[in-house]
Amino acid sequence: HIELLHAPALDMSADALLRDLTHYFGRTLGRRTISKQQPYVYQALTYAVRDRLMERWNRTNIAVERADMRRTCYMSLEFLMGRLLTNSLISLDLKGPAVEALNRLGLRLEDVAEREHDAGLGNGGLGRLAACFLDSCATLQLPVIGYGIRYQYGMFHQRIENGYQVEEPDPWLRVEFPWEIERIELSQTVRFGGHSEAYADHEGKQRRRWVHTHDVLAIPYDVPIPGYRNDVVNTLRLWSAAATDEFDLDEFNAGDYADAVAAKNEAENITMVLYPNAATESGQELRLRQQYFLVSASLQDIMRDWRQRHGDDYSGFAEKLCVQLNDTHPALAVPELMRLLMDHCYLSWNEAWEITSQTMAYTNHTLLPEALEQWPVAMFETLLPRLLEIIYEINARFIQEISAQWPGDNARIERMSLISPGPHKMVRMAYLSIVGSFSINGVAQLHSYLLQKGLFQDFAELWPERFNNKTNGVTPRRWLAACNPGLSDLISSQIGTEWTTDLPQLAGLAEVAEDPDFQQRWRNVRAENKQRLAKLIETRTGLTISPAMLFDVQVKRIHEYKRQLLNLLHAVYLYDRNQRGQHDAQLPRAIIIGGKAAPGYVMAKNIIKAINNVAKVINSDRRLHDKLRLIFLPDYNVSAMEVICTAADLSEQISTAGKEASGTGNMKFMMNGAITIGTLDGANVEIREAVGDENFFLFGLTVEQIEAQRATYNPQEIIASDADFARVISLLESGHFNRFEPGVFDSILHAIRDPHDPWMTAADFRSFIDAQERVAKSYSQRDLWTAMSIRNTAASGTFSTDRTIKNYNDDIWRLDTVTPLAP
Ligand code: DL6
Repeated sequence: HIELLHAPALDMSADALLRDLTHYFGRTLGRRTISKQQPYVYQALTYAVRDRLMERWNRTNIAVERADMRRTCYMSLEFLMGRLLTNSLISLDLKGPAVEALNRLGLRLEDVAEREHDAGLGNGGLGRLAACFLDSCATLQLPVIGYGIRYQYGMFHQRIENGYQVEEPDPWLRVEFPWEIERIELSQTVRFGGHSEAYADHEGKQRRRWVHTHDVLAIPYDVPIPGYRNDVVNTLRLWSAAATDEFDLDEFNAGDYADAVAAKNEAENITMVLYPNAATESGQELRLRQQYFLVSASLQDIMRDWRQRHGDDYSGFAEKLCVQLNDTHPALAVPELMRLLMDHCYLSWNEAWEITSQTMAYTNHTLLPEALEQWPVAMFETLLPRLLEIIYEINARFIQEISAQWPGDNARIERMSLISPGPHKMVRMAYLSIVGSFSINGVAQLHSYLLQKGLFQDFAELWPERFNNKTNGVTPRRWLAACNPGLSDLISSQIGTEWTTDLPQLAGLAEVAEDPDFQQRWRNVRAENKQRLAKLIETRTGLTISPAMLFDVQVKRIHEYKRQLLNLLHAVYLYDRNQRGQHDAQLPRAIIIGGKAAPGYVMAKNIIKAINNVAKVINSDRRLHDKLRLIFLPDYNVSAMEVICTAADLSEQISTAGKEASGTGNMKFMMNGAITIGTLDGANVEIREAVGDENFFLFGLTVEQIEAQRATYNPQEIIASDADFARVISLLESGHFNRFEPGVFDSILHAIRDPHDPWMTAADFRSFIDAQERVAKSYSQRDLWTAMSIRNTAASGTFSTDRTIKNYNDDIWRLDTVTPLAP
């Protein structure tokens, strides 16, 4: 091999950037005239930036390869990257030159950056966490590669029509995605179907092979992931499916057009669209295909790379490699690595198991039992027969281990088996992940504790040493430095700039939390941010809100456990008070709710409709204009959050205790100076500990109280004994918000009144209202609120993914840092 590297390195000045931009605009894209509506200046600038990433990318890869460094592969069905331009500019320290270069063309960077489509390859927290992790890994100089799927259609776009959610496809690849590099030479073949058979190899050894399969081509597209000003550029490798043969020309010539392209379409369907997850949505074959496609292509890629450097010696495999499974979605990595090591590398079961179980590490992201993936054994039989054999064998050996430790405890065996009992046998993917991994972690202290005491109790008893916690975080580069330039500058003027890579330094702001001058500057920045959000809201909904109002924000996926309903009940309560002339003690408030419901999640969609109906009545009451607004912001996504989190005063984190694994929106809000109103759930617990009870609005039952009260929970009684609550419910029942749409509130009212309501919304109503009254009182004391806001940012240092990733690296990955080759 000859390494062809450019030297000297590219010039990072505004002049050079403008020259390259002009070159790409005219010569590569073939454009002459600049228009604000078109994406071409964005594209040309991206090419110029990409060139500068590319040379660092090569130098990073060479350094990792030459030192044969231990690596981590972060395997995830979702990477919710959002836009990449501003972040790349900040990482490369190119923002200033880019602003200048564009200014000379009469353009503003903000406008050009707006032309980029969000890469929406994820549903919510889990996918966005993966994206933040990649940023922190590169910034910490850790050799980590992300493996994911290049969906042709990402997260759907949400439109609101007559209050209902309407989903529209997200054809984000229709305009070229200039950040990716196709690497056709690294394509892999992934098998499906066929059957498994025994055969004797040339030495007469009995082996198994998977034959008569339907094969699909996996083509990788690499996206560069820059570290913050350290010349490291890591890789996100996204797989796209293609047919192994283009199409059957004979069939086509014979006029059978549909059949001729059927195989091609079937193959390409695998990576066509991201599954919009719903805890309650049952599995589909295509989803299992996606999971296996990712896992098999990635592991084959890893093996190819291994063989290049180590030949057929797999003894050091687990020392050089760690695979972090992002939830159970890539759990098939366990049996697939076994298959590759046994069927392709001819290792024995024991050798292969030793390697596999020392390579895999599993992160759990949910406490909802119904969200734990299970796949029908019958589906494995037809789709992945060889993997099923291996899963059965893993299970048989595992059951032997349990029996040895707890002889005769058949109930335990049934509880822990990788295959669920009953007529429709299922493979329990979480258990497969646990059995095949050396580390199992939750994503917040409370969550990790509850996993060990509840969902995974049997396993924690068997292997306590495997369980650990890694509290989530968010990257401060995107979620403060890039999205909130005003606040970033103010912070840096006070404590210097090192907080961008050492977030605990924000603690220095606590000293000036009560300084009148600093407070005023803090308020000025926030006022500007609120103006920006108000503008976004006006553009998307036509509604105007005054930045003087308290911005009370809840944005996240719509789910019953997150309790957008509780928020709605509060809005109706405020409305009712106003109607009855009790606006004296109230403060002007804009309640802003945003989020998508999974298309198949009927109840979540009903909640959206209910919010919109109530909003319509509130917002059309002229007397309320400056007092109360309820806004449903359509199409909530990463870019919207970059505006929203800088402008929120109050962050709603109001899930039923014990249901939200961690939350990460809560951290983005806190970092940008919002104050949390929340239950003791997920990472809220740690947020409150960090900032102190006096800077957090706590309400609601604890996990223990929820469980204790569940058996006797009587929402009817709670409603009847609380005059305010009773009025809210009767307003919702009265048809006041659905005059011409009878029945649209029925399912919601039924859920609130249901004694078996798993989310126990009514139980926390009074406590929530009281906490909201404390919010109103505090907000009306301007200086007090500002101090609380500053203290929240000051205490957010621990919620950086830099800390999270350090934790992963210290306890699980054990990677050394890479220094890219000098230019
Ligand atoms: O760990 C990232 C994120 C957490 O912050 C959320 O609390 C959690 O709900 C989410 N989990 C999932 C998994 N699927 N389900 N349900 O999205 O992970």
